[in-house]
Amino acid sequence: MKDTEIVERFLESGVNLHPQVLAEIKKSENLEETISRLLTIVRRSNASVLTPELVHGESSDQKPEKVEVRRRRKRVEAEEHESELLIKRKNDVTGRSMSQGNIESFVSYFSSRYEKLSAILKSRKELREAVSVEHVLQGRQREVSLIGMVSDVRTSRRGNVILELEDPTGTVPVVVLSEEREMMREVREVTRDEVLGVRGFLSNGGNMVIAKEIFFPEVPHREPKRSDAPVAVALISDVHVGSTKFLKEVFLRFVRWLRGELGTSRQKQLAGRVKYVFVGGDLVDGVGIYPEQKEELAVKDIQEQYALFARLIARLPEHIEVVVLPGNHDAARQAEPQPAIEEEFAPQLYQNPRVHMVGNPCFASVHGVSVVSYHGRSLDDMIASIPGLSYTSPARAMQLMLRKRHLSPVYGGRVPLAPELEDHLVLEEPPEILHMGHVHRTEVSSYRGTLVVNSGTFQEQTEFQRRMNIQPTPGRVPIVDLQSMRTTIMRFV
Ligand code: D5M
Ligand code: FE
Ligand code: ZN
Repeated sequence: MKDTEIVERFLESGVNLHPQVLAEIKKSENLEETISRLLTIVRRSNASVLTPELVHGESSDQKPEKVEVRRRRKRVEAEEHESELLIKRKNDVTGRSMSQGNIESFVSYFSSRYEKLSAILKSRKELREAVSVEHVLQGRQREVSLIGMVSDVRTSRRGNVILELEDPTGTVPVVVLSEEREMMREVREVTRDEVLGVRGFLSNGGNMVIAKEIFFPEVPHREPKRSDAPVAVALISDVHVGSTKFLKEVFLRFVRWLRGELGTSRQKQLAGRVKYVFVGGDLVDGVGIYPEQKEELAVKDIQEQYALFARLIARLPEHIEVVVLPGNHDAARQAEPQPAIEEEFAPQLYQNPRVHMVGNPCFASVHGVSVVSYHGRSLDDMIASIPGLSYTSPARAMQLMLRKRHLSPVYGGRVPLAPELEDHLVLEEPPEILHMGHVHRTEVSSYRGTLVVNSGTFQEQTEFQRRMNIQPTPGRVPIVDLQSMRTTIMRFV
């Protein structure tokens, strides 16, 4: 970099460089890093010249106590950086649900699902030659590849698995033979209504396909994008305000930590980076969500529950932006995709300019890092229908959603899906961060470059969960540093 370029970088921020500082910058090993560090110093001070005193005074931690006292509270890193939060409204049905619930809507919904997922599959080289079901059944080719939606999965008496694959031109049975060990393992994770690719050959009769290979839409291996700014996001969900089991003190410790009032100096430094909080649904316990819920409600009015939640959120530091989506306990349409929580139930949240009320799921990006936040109700259906999945490890099920490129693959399970004209639950772009809640267990893992996070809860084990043997992990909050993409689980219990 030329001298003039370096000088100009500082002039852009309204500061002249002292020649000695310029000389020091040129000697540094990592120019960009040094410049951005010094620019931070510049922004914190009112100086018009960046002098060596300013540089060295600021970078040393041993400042005289007196000076420290006279200064304003040192601004935390999250305050130094402008908000870069983008919510992709294209996929949000809030205020513009297109579902009419008639046959045409269902046809449109499923063909959208098929189109989106088959386009992903078709981009794989193994499936480039894929032909239609109609073409397969014409029997002109013995070796075939095809893409279809699974309309049925069953196991034959001999232990073979038969998938009925459907595309706009017809339906064909695809047989996975029981001796194909590898494929049998994969096919066990196949559910109805997902879209798959198959390579195989036509049977002698010409009316079924014997599979040689099956393909999930899958996400490619990627290097995750990172933020240039040293900011972090806190992922929470399932606060359940209003429940007798809501752990208010634990939540308040989370708030006090974010306010810089709690923790070791390293923990405080991390708190100072948190610029965003994503709330993945179940803000409140709601009213009449399950039979006998009254017994477990400390606050029996839903508006009051939201007012309490809003008061907790109002205590977050002012530089934090909060993204709020609904869960199955919230006051929003239950069918997914859910529109945002209704304003009449939570007016205080709508009045808070730092709170963004969005639908479920929410497709967002923060400092260029993409985040998909989804309450995770479909985890119930996945765990119920796929062997090997359990409530203990939701991340495993979340990884499968990435493989299937769909947030709620099973239609007609416990999750009501609204037949929107378009399927908004398809993961069209693999996100950098996949955030869910619902199962009340904090877990973090990574899958092919996507950070997979379940954000746990602030509710103690309920009677229902005790009977179901679901062990929640309250008060453990994953914090993702968007610059390093490292996650820290903070414990507030
Ligand atoms: O869900 C809290 C937990 O309870 C989560 O692990 C799912 C589980 N859950 C909720 N409803 C059911 C049903 N009907 N069957 C099995 N498991 C369930 P929350 O949404 O907070 O109530
Ligand atoms: Fe919940
Ligand atoms: Zn839930």
